[in-house]
Amino acid sequence: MEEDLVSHRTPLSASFTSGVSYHRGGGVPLEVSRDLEKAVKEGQLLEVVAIARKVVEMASRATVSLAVTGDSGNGMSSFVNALRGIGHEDVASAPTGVVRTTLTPARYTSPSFPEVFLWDLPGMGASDQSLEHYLRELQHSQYDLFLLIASEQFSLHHVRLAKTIQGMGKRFYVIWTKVDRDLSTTPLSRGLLLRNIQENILETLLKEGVHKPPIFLVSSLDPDLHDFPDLRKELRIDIFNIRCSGPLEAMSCACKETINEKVASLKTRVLQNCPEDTLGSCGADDLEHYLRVYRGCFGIDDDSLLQVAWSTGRVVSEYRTLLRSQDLCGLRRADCRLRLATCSVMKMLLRLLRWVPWLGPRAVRWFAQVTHKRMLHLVAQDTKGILKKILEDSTCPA
Ligand SMILES: Nc1nc2c(ncn2[C@@H]2O[C@H](COP(=O)(O)OP(=O)(O)O)[C@@H](O)[C@H]2O)c(=O)[nH]1
Ligand SMILES: [Mg+2]
Repeated sequence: MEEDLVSHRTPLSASFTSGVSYHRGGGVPLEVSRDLEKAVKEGQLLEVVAIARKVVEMASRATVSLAVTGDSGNGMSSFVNALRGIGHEDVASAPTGVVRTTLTPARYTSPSFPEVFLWDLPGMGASDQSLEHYLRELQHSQYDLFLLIASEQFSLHHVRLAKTIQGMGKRFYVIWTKVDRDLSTTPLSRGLLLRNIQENILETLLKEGVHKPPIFLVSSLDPDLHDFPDLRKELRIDIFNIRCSGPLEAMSCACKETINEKVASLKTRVLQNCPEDTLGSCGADDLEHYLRVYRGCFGIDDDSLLQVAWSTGRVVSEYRTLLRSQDLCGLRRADCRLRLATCSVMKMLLRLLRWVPWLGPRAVRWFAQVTHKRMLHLVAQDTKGILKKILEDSTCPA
């Protein structure tokens, strides 16, 4: 149990703990990023699935820091203990009491939330000056998520705190504690009382321009009752998102960039060896053939998508519906420029153009290039959509 408690005394602004092998919110290791680029370049989407899984797996071991903050006496330390599933009599518990017991930030861990640091912060200052100081310190801290504890009343201090956190671009929950006490002293029905508390908090925040946060009404004496189970669930989701959003964003950017480079290089090749007969002979079949070639080249052909779906545990139709480039008809339907380039009037025009000496073949060739480049662009767009889904699917397995 001793190990459960990791109590470090550290100033607010230095609370973020370093030394993890994988930093949440950051990018992906260079070698992984190279593997990803290679896989995307070669159209190996199955490999992208494996890399995304590896990255998510690595990211899920990154440390996350949660700050438990509020007014002194609101029940912050008791909440920390309740979340850790221990009572205040436990030797490893955060000190609680009616007098000010938490004077400096203290760090705790819990086996139910691996690699998560729960920071029990001292209460906000009693005077305006110390409140300013508290908020300034908070702005320089590197907590990932804030649990704003309140009870008895949702004060101006809470609103200031909420505004500061929102200004930092961080997420926070409002956690109203001691709901057991509220319920035992009210003449109102349980439902009405809880609704009143929720509405009062929300109204106060919205009036001050703070966006609606998740609000939980709990009692630290009964960590299995009221909103406590929902709070744990939401917390797990948010912790996961905090860990994975940075790496996934970085992977998504890397994928898009690689696709753009690939399109640029393929377009150059199209310019050099454009198969002009695909238009000259007006062969929709030929264009269909090239569309299949391009899809294969980006790894979004039917077989590859089937394998990807099998690997991510999804049904293949979830991927197919994202494709506009399943066949030429679909692509023409989705894109008016391609529709125009392949309409019968245009085909007729091109047939006639072929007979015009010198200029004719050149015009036909230019037209073929434009059409192929457009097809490439549309297939690349589809590939980006598929890659986005692959990355999303790797974070929430079916
Ligand atoms: N009835 C009840 N009392 C609570 C609850 N949470 C905290 N307390 C009591 O409120 C007092 C202050 O709690 P503490 O956690 O030390 O507050 P802090 O100053 O915000 O850390 C203590 O006497 C706690 O026992 C709760 O959910 N229900
Ligand atoms: Mg305390």
